[in-house]
Amino acid sequence: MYDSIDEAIKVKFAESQSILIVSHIRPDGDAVGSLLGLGLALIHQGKAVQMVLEDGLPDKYLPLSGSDLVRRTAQGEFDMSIVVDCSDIERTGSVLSNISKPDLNIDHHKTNLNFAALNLVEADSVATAATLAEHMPSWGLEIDCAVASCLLTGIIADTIGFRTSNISAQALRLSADLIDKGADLPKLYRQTLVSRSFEAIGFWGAGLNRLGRDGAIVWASLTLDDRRKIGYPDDDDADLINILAAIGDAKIAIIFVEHENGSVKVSWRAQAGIDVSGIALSFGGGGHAAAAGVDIQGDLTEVRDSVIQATKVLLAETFASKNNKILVEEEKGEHKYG
Ligand SMILES: [Mn+2]
Repeated sequence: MYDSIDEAIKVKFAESQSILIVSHIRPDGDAVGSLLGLGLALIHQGKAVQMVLEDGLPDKYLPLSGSDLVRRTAQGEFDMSIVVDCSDIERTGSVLSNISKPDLNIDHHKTNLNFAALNLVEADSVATAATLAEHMPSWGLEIDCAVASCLLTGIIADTIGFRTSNISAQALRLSADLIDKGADLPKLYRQTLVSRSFEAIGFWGAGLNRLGRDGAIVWASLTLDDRRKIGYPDDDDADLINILAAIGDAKIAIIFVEHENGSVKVSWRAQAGIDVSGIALSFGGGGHAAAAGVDIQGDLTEVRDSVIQATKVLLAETFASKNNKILVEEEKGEHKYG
């Protein structure tokens, strides 16, 4: 065996000529940036690379190099299959239906199931793109301006512009290195986070009309009817969750998005000190302490009520365990001094 996973990955790349890279359904900036960044670097090494996203590429990422190479299905055979930014294989959709065990899984989700032959999973990493930026040089892959722009897009997206609670000096150093390679931070920042369509802002308005709160939990819902009336083209929340998370005294923000297949996409955002990954997992989803999500089959109102109820229990338990901890520490203090 090899000394390190980096060595094993490097050897596997050297042995492989045709490489498939996939990421998750409803791809976000980290899925896209990781897929394109790794894919372009391998193409530059002369590999035949297929980059596949079952739901295709969101329009706002079209300006990235390599975006025209992304397909919705895989064609033919491969020497190597790679899954980026996915905690479980089901999140890739049906792209890998012929592959039971991918060769490599590169991810940063705490709930990752280590489903591949080689698993580079760094739960402390702010983005899969940050993990790639750190490891690609040790695999002999060059980070040029085009690759750096894709990777910085992934970091900007998953850290919501360097402001999630997991942001670290190391993530900023990696980002600075990508800027040194030529990535244009102001342009990528606006493209990834700021720029919106007229319809997206209208969609926010519809959701904000249903703004609700119960103590420190706030939520909003987006219906299929809102989408149709406003002409919002995608099936996501248009990042409305980030507006809810801006409410100063809210500990947890939740967004509910009704989908055509009879399911509701639920996303949680939590303040530091609260872990919503477990609650997402309990409903069959996954994610991080500060941001998690799941698709739940059912009626919007019923899903909303059961999720809010479960989230209230989580919040109560979180504060109960914190109070217990303080009590225990006080008791210890009494022993020490008493
Ligand atoms: Mn990610």
